[in-house]
Amino acid sequence: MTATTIERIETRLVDLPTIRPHKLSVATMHGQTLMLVKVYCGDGVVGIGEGTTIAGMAYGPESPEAMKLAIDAYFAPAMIGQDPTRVQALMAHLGKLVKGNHFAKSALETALLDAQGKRLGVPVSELLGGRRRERLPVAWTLASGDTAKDIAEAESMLELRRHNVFKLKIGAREPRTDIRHVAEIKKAVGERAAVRVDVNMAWSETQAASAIPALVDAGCELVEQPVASAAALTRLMRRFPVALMADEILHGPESAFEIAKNEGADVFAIKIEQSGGLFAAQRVAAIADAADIELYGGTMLEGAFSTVASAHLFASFANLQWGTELFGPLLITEEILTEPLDYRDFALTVPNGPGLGIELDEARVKRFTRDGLMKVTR
Ligand code: MUC
Ligand code: MG
Repeated sequence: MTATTIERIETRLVDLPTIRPHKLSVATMHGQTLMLVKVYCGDGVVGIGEGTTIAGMAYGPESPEAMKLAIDAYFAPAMIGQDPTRVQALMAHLGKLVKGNHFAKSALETALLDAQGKRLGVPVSELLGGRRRERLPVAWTLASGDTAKDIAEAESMLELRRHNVFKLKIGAREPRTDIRHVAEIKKAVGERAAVRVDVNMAWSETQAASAIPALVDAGCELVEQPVASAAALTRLMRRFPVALMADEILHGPESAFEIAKNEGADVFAIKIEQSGGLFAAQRVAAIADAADIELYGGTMLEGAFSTVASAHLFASFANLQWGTELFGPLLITEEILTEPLDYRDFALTVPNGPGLGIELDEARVKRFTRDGLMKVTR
């Protein structure tokens, strides 16, 4: 392969509206900010990556602004002049220079893999060992905060044949109110759809212990991160005839190993950003497989670039028992790709072109690109 080096790295923040308010126990989102990074290489290849959080810093320690700053000030200077074709070696080098910053690392690794795939003429999934499936089942999150609206939304998704698995965001209200909400939605969709919940850590252990049996009675098949700590989730395990899923407590291979060792979850919601990149997420999946923990392809409600990077990875997993929730681009009002992703028949088709296999619509994205880093208004 011809030697090449990284010449330039560009970051930008893109503020996009959501199709409706998205209510989680930690915050209500009205928009989504994508941190897009472009890695320009000497051979003319450009890779694009994305870092996205949920409701700014309400969900985790990184923010789109902090990712941009970390890349501009620390990662980029260390990457200029380096060989972009040795993705794992370069990421290991960056890991020594910068602690934490999992989301920023995931964005950069995505861009390097996109570039390498384009350079070699193969999809990113091939760089990850090869895909085992072309299409990924995609769940939809009902999070309008209103039962009747959520039922109407579920009905329209079923009608469109876009989603038949629904994840309900609960935890902001009294457990009793939430249980009624879940039961009414499950009753409305019946056997036509599966219903799961994500509490986003809102419950205490005792609240979870009394609410979970009622959720089971309501027809809920999976409870995601009901409590905040790994210890409490472990204690809740095996007490109820329902699968318990770890999300926020999973931060890459080390935490995955700890949870697996303690038999602390039935299912892992794997996210490339929370894991610290695609290769780290691959290691999380390997730990889960070895421990007989089932897998679910999670999302940080990312835009198209991180969603498709996740899709390439999840397509290569040996096991993906619970499907995915890679619906992020559908929650945003604007299409940022020259060609939209293919969501139909309850699944997303993994793009087949070189790299991520998608193209940024520059003109459209320009309209939503933030001017400067700070946006302070009264
Ligand atoms: C989470 O906690 O799983 C995924 C879907 C959604 O609505 O929020 C995210 C984050
Ligand atoms: Mg979650």
